[in-house]
Amino acid sequence: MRKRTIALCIILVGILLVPSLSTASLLRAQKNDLAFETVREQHLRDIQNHFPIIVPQGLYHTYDEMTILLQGLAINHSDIMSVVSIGKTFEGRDLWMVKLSDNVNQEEDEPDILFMGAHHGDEKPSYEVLIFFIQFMVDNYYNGTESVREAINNTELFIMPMVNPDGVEAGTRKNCAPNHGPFGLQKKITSIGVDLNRNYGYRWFLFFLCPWRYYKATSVMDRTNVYRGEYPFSENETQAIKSFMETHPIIISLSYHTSGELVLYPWGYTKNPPKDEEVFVSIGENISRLDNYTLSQSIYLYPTLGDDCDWAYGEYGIFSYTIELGTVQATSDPQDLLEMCTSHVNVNLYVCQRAQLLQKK
Ligand code: 0X9
Ligand code: CA
Ligand code: ZN
Repeated sequence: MRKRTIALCIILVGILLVPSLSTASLLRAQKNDLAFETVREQHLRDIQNHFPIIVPQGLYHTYDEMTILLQGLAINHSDIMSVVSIGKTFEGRDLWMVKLSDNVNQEEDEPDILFMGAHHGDEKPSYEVLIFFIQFMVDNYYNGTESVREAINNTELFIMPMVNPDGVEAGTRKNCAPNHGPFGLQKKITSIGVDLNRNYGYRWFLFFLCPWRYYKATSVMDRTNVYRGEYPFSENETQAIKSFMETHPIIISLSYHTSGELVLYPWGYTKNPPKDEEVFVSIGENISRLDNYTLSQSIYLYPTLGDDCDWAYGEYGIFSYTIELGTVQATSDPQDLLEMCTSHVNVNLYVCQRAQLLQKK
């Protein structure tokens, strides 16, 4: 009987103690709360420690997997790689811009090159080739691979694997911002998404001058897959790229898409050849030798109004190319994807060499 009373007492005290203990430890933790900087450092260390086990679950990285991978790589290779957010999408995702260069935190007098992927969220290989490229570059810098060292030491590579992360996560071509009718005049939401590759500002208004010529190149109807948005650069993503371009003297840009095995150069809005056609063709022919794709002025695929290449060339004189990877929108064959990734490492490295010659001119 006494034993039972003692046991009951112990259990009772135990029950009373448990919450008070946990409250006490909570209080202690709060008192010793870490300074923000320390939390940040700890968070970064966590990423670093977990980094080796972060590999994509599927064939393609998700946005979150890519984010963690890029941050981990930038921490592990902070002398040659940085990653910053140049804006946020409608759904709040950061738009990551990677920089690869020696003295990465300084802006040196070296040619700037821009690589972009996934303007269209349903063209997954277009960001995967760039994630692969980043990884390849940092993995091969220290072991002395000459072309890699040469590119990182003598150029500034800017790489934005996912221009449209909301679209990537939703599996859609367009972004995920709400539309309010063709010119944004309606109160209610009428549809979702703008085709970012129709939202750049070069000759954007031509549509209103000759709609019969451009009715296939773009669309004012917000429900269509090539909806251009309410006005030029109306979207967070294109706005972020515009601000970036205004502050970085890019010489060559490559914008990856799928599909068609094509290397395309401006113009997309007219059959007139670009003023620098000779240079476009000479660089383009070398790219197509490396990936075995067909080189063409982009309008011969079909006309577009408001794509990034016309704007980059028209506004800044950048040697801008669209590369249409593969034969299908998103291959499910790992071998096929790997082949795209490796051949375009070579394309990207070639472009770095060529940019140095352009700057010396
Ligand atoms: O339509 C586009 O934005 C690009 N093709 S895709 O199938 N990936 O959607 C092509 C843009 C290049 N410009 C022209 N073809 N004019
Ligand atoms: Ca540098
Ligand atoms: Zn595309």
